[in-house]
Amino acid sequence: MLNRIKRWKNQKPASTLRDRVEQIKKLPIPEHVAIIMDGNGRWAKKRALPRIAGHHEGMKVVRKTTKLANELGVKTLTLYAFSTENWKRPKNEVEYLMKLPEEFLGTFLPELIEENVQVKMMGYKERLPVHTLRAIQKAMDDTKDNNGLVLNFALNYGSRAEILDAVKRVLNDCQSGIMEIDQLNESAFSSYLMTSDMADPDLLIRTSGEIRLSNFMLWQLAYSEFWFTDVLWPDFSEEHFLEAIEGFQSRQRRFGGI
Ligand code: V07
Repeated sequence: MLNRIKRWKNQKPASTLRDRVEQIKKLPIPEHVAIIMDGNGRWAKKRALPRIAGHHEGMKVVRKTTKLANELGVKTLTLYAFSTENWKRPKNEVEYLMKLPEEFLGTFLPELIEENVQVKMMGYKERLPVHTLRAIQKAMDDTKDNNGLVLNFALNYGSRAEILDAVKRVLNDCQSGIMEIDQLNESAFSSYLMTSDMADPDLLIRTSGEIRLSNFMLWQLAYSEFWFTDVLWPDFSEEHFLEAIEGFQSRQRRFGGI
């Protein structure tokens, strides 16, 4: 009824999520979307809740975003869940965060399997509690043959450390004769990074109004489109995700040609 009034008033009717998804699917979809899920603490503060309440709410948004990305035909979704800097947070918050992978997978792994999603992790396993690693390893094992969306969690990840490690391994391989210095090019170097088996992100989304990369995928984001929004991660809805994809598509249309 509201849509009929809007048509009568010459306003664009609000299309349903389904309609919008169908429209979006007619245009090129970013193969790899990376997201910095920022603003969980601020979301909680606004409601006079503890920060961990924001993280918990953010987890539900991970689930919804994964489902929609898979429906759109996105091949890889990389989510920055925990940075190497995040260890500086209060001990109780870090402990809570380290329980979230288990809670997330305990709740959603059956659905992810049902939806043919493959779970992966990128980051340093050192310092991560065994209970966390065990839950993630099980999810990776249980989904290793799935060929739908790759859901790649960046956990205890830092991009400069990743690049330095890659440099060290390149030097080792040169020293031991596995590789010639002249063979080192951008594509060869990429194969030493944690993302060796995936394409670079086509689209980076960062929520919560911060306009920086915060040591996230510095090498891999060299040619990506950036989408910054003031929306806090727990408020980031399906509509907001579609808006980012539509933004990507309209930039592709404007600048994608020659
Ligand atoms: C975390 C919820 C989302 C907002 C950002 C910070 C808090 C899902 C995971 C997760 C990680 C690995 C995995 C399955 C799920 C997660 C952390 C924090 C540390 F295999 N959400 N989420 N991990 N937040």
